[in-house]
Amino acid sequence: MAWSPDKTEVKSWNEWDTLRHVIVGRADDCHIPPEEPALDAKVPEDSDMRGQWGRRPQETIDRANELLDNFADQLRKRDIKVDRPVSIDHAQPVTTPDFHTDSQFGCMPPRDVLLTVGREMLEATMSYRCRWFEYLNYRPLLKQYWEEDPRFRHEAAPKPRLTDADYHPDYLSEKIGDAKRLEWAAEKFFVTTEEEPLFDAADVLRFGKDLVVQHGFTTNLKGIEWLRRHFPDHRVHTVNFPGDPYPIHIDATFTPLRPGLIVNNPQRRLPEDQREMFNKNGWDIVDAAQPAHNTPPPLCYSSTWLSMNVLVLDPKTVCVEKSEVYQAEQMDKLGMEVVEVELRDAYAFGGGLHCCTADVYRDGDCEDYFP
Ligand code: ABU
Repeated sequence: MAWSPDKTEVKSWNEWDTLRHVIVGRADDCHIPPEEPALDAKVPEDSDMRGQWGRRPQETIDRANELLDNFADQLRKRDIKVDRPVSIDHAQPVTTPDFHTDSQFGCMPPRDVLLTVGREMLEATMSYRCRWFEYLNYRPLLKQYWEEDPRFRHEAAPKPRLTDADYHPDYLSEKIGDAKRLEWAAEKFFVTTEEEPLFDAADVLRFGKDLVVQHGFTTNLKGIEWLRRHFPDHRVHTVNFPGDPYPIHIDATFTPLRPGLIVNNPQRRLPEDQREMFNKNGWDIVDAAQPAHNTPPPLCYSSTWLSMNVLVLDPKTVCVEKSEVYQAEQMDKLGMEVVEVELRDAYAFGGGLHCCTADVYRDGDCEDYFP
């Protein structure tokens, strides 16, 4: 039966089929959290964010919300249904029997927390203490989907304890330097240990029957094994990108646009020995265009490679951030219609166009693209 805006249905098997229903995050009450092991390992060593924490300046929250609201309106004008989360109070500290943090993070970006696989939405474990309760921002929506769609499966991965045993102390010194970080990334020695399963949803890409998962700072091997056991009808593939000194989240590194075509960050190329499934099935992996900016915006955790953090609306249409002119030009050459979306001033809140969304419904079924 065709999708109808009047009826809630959760279903999405990949990153490119026609998008009908999506969640767009909110910048309300976003905080720069206090220092903690996994977060510190990600904040670039020369970043303006080191050593400061607290609620983000109100004018930056207002500006990010303006851009997120405009993006939601742009999607609605294309007949895509858009839902928005309900922000919790992120100033509240979190204390569990195992850790304490003085504030939380925000209700951005949803892609980090929610993984939609078919008719299921799975809340990720997360690996930052400040993001332990982030799923609560999305619970009103997930409750509504569960009540309205009898086939919807609302799942939550086991909450991790996040004791100090979850983090390698070697990553906690002030200055490590990129050369050492790259050496460690090549050895697959990341800030998170194998104490317990950890994953962020944004480390997972969906290719129908295949899930491709990045092993890095936010997702460990036990997290990937947990996903493998949780999705027994899928093939779960572990990938890593040794060129990335701060490896979190796959969606500024490896971006599928349609069956047979992936854009890959040229500084974080997929190693040859991990390309077999793509090569054997005739997929092209092309280098992404250079970002238009030399530096991220102020108070931003992410790299300039948010340029390739695009949202695919269907196999011929892609949303690209408005200032990312080189990425837009490349998309055009690759045969995609480009929808320009202004979002750069919201990057600091956790990411780009893919990050700030989470799929609710895309057309299509679970296909095997790598038989
Ligand atoms: N959340 C995506 C960030 C990845 C990057 O900083 O390149």
